[in-house]
Amino acid sequence: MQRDASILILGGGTFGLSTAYHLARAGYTKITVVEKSATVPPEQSAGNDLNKIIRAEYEDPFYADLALEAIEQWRKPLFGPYYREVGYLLATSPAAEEKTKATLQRSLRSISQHPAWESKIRPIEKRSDISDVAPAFTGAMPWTGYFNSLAGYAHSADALTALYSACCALGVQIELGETIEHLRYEGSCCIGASTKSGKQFDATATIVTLGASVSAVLPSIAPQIKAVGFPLAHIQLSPEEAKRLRGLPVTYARDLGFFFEPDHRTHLLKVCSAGAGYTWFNASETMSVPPAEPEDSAFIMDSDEAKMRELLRQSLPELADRPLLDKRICWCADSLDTDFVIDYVPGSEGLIVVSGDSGHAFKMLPIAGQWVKKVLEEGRQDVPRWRWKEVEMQGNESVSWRVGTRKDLRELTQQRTVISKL
Ligand code: FSA
Repeated sequence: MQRDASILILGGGTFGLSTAYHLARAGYTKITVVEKSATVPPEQSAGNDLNKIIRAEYEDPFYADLALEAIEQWRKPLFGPYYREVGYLLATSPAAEEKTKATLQRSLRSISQHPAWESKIRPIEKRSDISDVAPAFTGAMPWTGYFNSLAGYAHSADALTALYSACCALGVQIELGETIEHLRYEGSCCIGASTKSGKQFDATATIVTLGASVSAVLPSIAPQIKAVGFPLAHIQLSPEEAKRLRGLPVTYARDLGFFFEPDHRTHLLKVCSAGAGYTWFNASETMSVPPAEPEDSAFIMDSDEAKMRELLRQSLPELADRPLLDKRICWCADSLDTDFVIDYVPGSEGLIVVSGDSGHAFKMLPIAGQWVKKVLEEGRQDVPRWRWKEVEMQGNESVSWRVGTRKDLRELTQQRTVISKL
């Protein structure tokens, strides 16, 4: 690929900005990112969040090694200010299903033999083991698991903002407030995209990084990628409460949910419930994309709220009955097997898709763009697991690290509306 080839990136979220950054650093001079949101981080980007877990234990060593590489970058100047290596307390409550306990054990095994984690892991077998690593907890926490000090979290929205600034400084053009209407073709060659406002962008290579909304612009990917949403909420702490919880590890009871150290600036504590997430299928059930109306993502189900409160009751009971603020669904792009999809789109030239974040890609922000650059330059994806897959996702695949069954939030919302009208 010539360094002055025009490269169009559709979407300015995690994959889009990482791609723009790595291409610009490699000397590409004509990069344009088109983003629907008028602001960065994009409103609908999954990365536009207070924080995201940064951890490298995976059941699969392939991802563990990549995540370790990413963590190295999270410690360096561009990303360092947004990374807090507070550790990761991973556990199950006594009520957890066997499947959940087994996942945790596999996760532990994946790191306990690895030299990177030498002296970084402590077993959690009794309550005092928790006090040893995190004295601020006040709850009974009858949990078992482990504490991993080589992990933490990133201020994800702030990290995206920093990467955006870095892209601008490298000469990347960013067009905000432009919604992609469709891809443009000459025969089978993708030559760019046009937007709803009528703008046309020409490109030698077009890279689609549209997160959970990808199927709306690239419908052929719908069988293998589904928008799946995960519930979250915040609790407002006072400055004193936030100070007391300073340094709290990311705490994940696999069967209940997880939460983070309160944000240093706003003193908000983010809490998420564990679960298999929700789809939002269209009426003809051909694709799951996030709902068009913002209010449909601005609530959480009572069952998820109950899990969040139970998680807090067991760990920080003084917070368990507090108001839950900013309740919302964070939409991710799930692939069948939670592998990313980074590949040329079959049947068309000049068109690459980067998708399948599956709720675990944010940690890769510092390095993901390198993988896209490689595909762009080599003309093919040589990592089989990241190839485009002609498989039909059935809608309820069992992902080992998730608990429960996935439901369709549009259906549940319709039922809620009917019940509230009765
Ligand atoms: O990389 C990570 O540890 C992200 S886990 C957070 C989470 O909510 C998952 O637990 C969930 O299953 C989904 O993948 C979204 O992300």
